[in-house]
Amino acid sequence: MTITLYAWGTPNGRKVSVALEEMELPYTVVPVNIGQGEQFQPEFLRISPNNKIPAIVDPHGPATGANASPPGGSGTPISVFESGAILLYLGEKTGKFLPASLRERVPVLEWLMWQMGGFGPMPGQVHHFAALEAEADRRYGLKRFSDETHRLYGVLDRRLAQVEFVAGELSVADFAILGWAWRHERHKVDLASYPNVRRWYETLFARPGVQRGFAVNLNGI
Ligand SMILES: N[C@@H](CCC(=O)N[C@@H](CS)C(=O)NCC(=O)O)C(=O)O
Repeated sequence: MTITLYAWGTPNGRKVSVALEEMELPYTVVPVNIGQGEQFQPEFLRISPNNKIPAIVDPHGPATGANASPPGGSGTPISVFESGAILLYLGEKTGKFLPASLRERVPVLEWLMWQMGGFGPMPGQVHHFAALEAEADRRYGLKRFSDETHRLYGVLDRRLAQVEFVAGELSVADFAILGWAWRHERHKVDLASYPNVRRWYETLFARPGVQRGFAVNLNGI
């Protein structure tokens, strides 16, 4: 049995399909059509109580109790929701894209939390306000969240002027950020304005694992 990925073809879903491909973990996709309300089905809420994709079920989770197996273990099944938690779980399980040393892990945690707290929620609001039809409804929110989104791209660009990947070595934090940078056109960001982000973006998209992660059908249609 392989990991089951419950997802839809959105930035948060793509973060996990990219990580699974890059880690060479076999998995099966169960599409959760969030446009049709499938995220509210009781079976899905049992593994993802916040009614959002993505979530995973790993049939070979860590063992329970005092004799817990090593992280990669073959213990009892486990479910994980929240994309950041999923990325950390998979990194811990495989020992890939998540450094063992605490000093090297800190920047991964910093940039992963940066993505989860800002570089996702803010461009997501741009997507929302940009889609509103009435100019009066759109104006305030679009400016507020566009300004913040551009500020975040500036932060990322300055970071990537110093390092090849956000935490130095390629890590799950890059996969998390890429899921949202992939939607830059939708949140009205021109990567030409952020040359270091563009260099990083093109480097990542040249990777076969990243390409597979974005190509896999998460919508089942
Ligand atoms: N913090 C969550 C956010 C997940 C999220 O916003 N998922 C969206 C799709 S990208 C969703 O499932 N929306 C359905 C809903 O809100 O009902 C994570 O990173 O996993």
